[in-house]
Amino acid sequence: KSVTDIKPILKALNIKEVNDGCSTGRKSFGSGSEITSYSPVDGSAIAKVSTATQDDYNQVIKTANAAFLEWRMKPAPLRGEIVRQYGDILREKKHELGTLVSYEMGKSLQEGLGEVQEMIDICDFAVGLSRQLHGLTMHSERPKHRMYEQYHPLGVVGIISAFNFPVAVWCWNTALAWISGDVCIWKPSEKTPLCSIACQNLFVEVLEANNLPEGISCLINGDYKIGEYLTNDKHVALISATGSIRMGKIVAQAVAARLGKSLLELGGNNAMIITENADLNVAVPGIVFGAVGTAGQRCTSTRRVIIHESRYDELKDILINAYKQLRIGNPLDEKNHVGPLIDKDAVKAYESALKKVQSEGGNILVSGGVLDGEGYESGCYVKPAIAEVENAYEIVQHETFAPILYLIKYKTLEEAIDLQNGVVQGLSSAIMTTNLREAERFLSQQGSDCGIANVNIGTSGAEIGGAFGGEKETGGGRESGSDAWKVYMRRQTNTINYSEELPLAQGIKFEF
Ligand code: UN1
Repeated sequence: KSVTDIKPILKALNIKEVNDGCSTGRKSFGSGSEITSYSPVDGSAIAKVSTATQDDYNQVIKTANAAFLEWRMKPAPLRGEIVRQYGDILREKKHELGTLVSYEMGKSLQEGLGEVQEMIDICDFAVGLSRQLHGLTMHSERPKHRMYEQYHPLGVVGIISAFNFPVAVWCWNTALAWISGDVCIWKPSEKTPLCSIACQNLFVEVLEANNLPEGISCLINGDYKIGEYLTNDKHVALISATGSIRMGKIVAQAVAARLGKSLLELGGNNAMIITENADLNVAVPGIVFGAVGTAGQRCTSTRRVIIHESRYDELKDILINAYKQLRIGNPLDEKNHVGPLIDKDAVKAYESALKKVQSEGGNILVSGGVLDGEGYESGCYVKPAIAEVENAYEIVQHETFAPILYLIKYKTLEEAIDLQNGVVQGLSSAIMTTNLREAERFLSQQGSDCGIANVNIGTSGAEIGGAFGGEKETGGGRESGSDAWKVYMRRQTNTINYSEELPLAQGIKFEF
């Protein structure tokens, strides 16, 4: 039995029993086969979404290209005004959309609402930015010349998003792309198609209120094949992809082959270093939320805790005890800490990872397992586990999208930083210390090699104002705050001569 009646939520978001998975705005279609979205919360079928075919895609890209020609001519602050209106609708529908995220994806209601809050925040951020798409001015080496740079809209942006943040990551991209003058085509995860339908339905309200053309916001549901139409299409200027390293490598190569631009936000293998000077009152909630929040399915989830030998036993006992208090169950019930994994395949991956930990010699401290019985009928609920491991184990090197936490012991800070950096991924990292030297060392060029490095804060739950992304096999892209907007625009350098001569740069003389 569900804690929340989902029917009125679906109604408020204009989700029907069968939805067109393909849309250019007001117009929706989708002649491919249907995907049924099952809730990992209770295993029930929520609704269906039709997928896009090659013909549907062709229509979408044609409409998007045409919309771009119009949209790019709207002054950026007016594009910002459209994004502002979208943010207002998200504020109004925060509860409904947050609940759908929680029910379709399985994260806690608090986190579902938090995800919609990230959308609202990035809309606000984008509105401000729409008046700040600044380029620099330079002094020319030639007399009576002026030099400056400006940023122009790029074109069509393809957004490939993952199930774990089914709405926020799209919005980080699309809000910045829209104020930049770009139009977007979104290929959401097949595991959370209804979230994409809801976001698009809400955007249609803005389209209608402002009489905007079709094609500014497009949606193509389907499997990897529909993603390939997008990545291989030379009419798509930028592909922003969030997901696994495996997917990222395929996307990166396809886009590079046509010399397109890509922004990749791939796997993490995030570690927290607990030094001898850590305040465990700060560290423990950071570790537990980082490891079990979203059932360990964030790209920023804490996977490894690297603990100074002097604090190891103490922290180990605290964590074992903390895990005993975790309540696993329906994520819409606010008393629960841990919801389900996304589907049974994820459960299998979790089980095989735990087996691998043991076969490689790991010591299980808090054992995992799949839950059954009342409230766990979907078969997607698992127990968060803790294991003592070596960093070099193959399974520890790998990102398992599940609540499995690895403990590793260290003696010197240098060794801890080496362990932290000793994985192929480079997304998020943290150090827990009250010692200034340790903190600064960790943040220095000798320290963490990740895109995100925190002090006395966990690895997950970044704010939208900073650039979000990571190094190495995490893909190198940056989304969301800071100057991440630049990737959605093209830079042009302009030199203007207002003299009556034509002096050449570098003092070159060319006379005839
Ligand atoms: C992701 O898991 O892909 O920092 C994004 C965080 C969130 C975003 C995670 N703000 O955990």
